[in-house]
Amino acid sequence: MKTGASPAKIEKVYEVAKETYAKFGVSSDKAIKNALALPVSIHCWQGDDVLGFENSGPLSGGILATGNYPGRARNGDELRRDAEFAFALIPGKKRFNLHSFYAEPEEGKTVSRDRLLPEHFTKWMNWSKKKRIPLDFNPSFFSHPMADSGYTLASADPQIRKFWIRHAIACRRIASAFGVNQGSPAVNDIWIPDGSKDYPADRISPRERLKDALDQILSEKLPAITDAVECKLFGIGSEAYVVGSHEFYMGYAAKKQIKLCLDTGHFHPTETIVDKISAALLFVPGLLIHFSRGLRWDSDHVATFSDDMRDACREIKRAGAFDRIDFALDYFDASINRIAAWAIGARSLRKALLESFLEPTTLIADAEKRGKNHERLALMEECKTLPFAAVWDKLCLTAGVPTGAEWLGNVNEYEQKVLSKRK
Ligand code: RNT
Ligand code: ZN
Repeated sequence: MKTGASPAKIEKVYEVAKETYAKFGVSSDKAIKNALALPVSIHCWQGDDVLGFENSGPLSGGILATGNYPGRARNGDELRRDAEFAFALIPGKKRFNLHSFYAEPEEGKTVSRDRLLPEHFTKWMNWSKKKRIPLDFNPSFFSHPMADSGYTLASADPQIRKFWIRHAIACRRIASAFGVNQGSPAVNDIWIPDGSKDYPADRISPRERLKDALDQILSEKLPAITDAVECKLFGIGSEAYVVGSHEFYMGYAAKKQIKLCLDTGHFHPTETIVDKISAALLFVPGLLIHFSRGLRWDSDHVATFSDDMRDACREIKRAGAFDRIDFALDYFDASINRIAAWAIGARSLRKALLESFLEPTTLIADAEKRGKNHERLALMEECKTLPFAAVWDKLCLTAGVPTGAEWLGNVNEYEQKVLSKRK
């Protein structure tokens, strides 16, 4: 598909756009530079439908990947190869986000999740160093026999609870090893599926147990790690009650001074994270944002350049909080080409970041200060039709990635040459 313009045309159109933005007091050159410099953590699990390498059975824990598009990555080498291919389509700084069940112990061996060590991720760490793509990490509290009851860290069964505490402690050590290896702290995000399909009689005991488990897990001081905790309103099979709710983790993260993870798909369908950002930032050291897309009962559709995503990025810009946010993607769609799914979400997020840098925030805020709220609203409306696409093309050109929808051609070629051979 020939949809991208020639570099010369892109430059020409960009010059005009640049002038337009300058009239609003915005440097589009700077916006491009700023947007490219922010790291976006790409989730490994879109590449294989959140299956991992343990052969531990189907995905569980209230999350679901539906579809069977051919070409799923079946091992570390395939997943790394696919990820590298996707990276070449995505402009800007990237990180790669692993789950614990992407460990690669010796051939044919499996290591129990509570015994995982940094050495089981040697291949990932070497790759990360070679590609200069820092890693982030997640303990995996789902798709496991010890999670079959629907409860992990909040379980009333001490055996189960202790197993998962050991797992989480092991994972923090692995994340810390990543951080030291790559010279940049690895984010370690704790999300547990614990909850109940129907109304529980006792809501407080599981929360007490979760609080106590987290206290134990986080008590070890480790270098080069950023701890985060992720809340959720409901999942499939945990419609009535989720132990790790927003209020629970908001309180916990504030008390412990760790990062709070807001996943855009984890709230009531009409509720967005936008208005939570400035409030949370006053009480926690920072936020991890999982960009996803809630659609009816699913919280994990491929993230797009939606109002939700754009508003969130704009809000962070307005709050001057870029240095306190970790940007990450979190979704899984097994019904479409998985490389394209990565590219769609990551390119969209980079677009939203660029758009936020292009906003004439000072001008709009000044109208507000002067009490001219009609000007504030009018400027916000005008911003929607500024020549954004020209700057986006220039950003792609600068980053050396395909412009327009050209990248679909790359994806098709890879599908024919590589993915279609995986049977
Ligand atoms: C699930 C959470 C969590 C997971 C990943 C796989 O609702 O969003 O972040 O998607 O850990
Ligand atoms: Zn998430």
